[in-house]
Amino acid sequence: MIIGAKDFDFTRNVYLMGILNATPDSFSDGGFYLDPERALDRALRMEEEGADLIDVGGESTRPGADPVPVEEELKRVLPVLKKIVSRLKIPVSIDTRKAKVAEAAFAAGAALLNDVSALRDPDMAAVAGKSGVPVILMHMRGEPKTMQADVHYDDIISEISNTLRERIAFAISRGISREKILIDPGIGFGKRVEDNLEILKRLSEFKKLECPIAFGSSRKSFIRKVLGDDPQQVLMGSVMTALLAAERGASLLRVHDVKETKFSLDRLTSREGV
Ligand code: HH2
Repeated sequence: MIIGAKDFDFTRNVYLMGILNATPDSFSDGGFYLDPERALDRALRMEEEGADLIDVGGESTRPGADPVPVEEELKRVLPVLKKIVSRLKIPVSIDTRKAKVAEAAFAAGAALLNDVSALRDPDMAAVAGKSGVPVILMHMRGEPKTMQADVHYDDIISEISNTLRERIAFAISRGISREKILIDPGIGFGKRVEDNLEILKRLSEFKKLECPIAFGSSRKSFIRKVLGDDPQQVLMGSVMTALLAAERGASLLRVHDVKETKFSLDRLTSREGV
């Protein structure tokens, strides 16, 4: 799959997507990278540490977060994108649910759409299809504001698979080719601790959907709930879950701690070329 100027062979390799949150309220790095200069330093650092992509987002989607108006989201991400795209050798993705933000981001050089709502905005599929960029379709039940209320699944893997299968078909019906689609089970999005652990354990079952699997557990609250709040424990849990996901079929890992994840992947997994 071509992303920007780079060819990603998701059948053989595991790639790292470094997280850059241009938000005032993200869980672990809120407020810091709204400043384009700081964002550039962080992006260059992650590139140097081995990131294959940088994921820029301007709306926190943590449980309970308020939605962000489109103008505000644009004000957060565009200066950052404009600053970093030309300075990086690796491609940049835009993490957004809004077609207007995606469109402006593609014009500013973003080369991948990471949509946690899997094309719910009625204009998103057309915008993505027209731009020709690959897309990540993530599973999320409900909205960030309310998604942790009343969570219950009868068979979580089938339910996520069915939704993702339906979203893949929808994307294809709107002109996005299958070769440009990645899927993501959406760790922490409308899921309890036991649901996240079940997804991790049975991640390989999503291979049936025949799209590369993206996975994001980095610093998420289920890790804190299982291992405790100590930053060392959170780092350890983030790296361990990333490694387990890679062994079970994930090809793209969305992480904050690029250096530590890369170090462990290089030494501990059996996948080639990592
Ligand atoms: N998780 C978050 C945001 N975007 N995209 C994909 N594909 N997969 C994920 O699991 C995912 C995502 C939430 O994490 P984070 O960016 O750390 O926090 P916040 O939502 O507060 O910005």
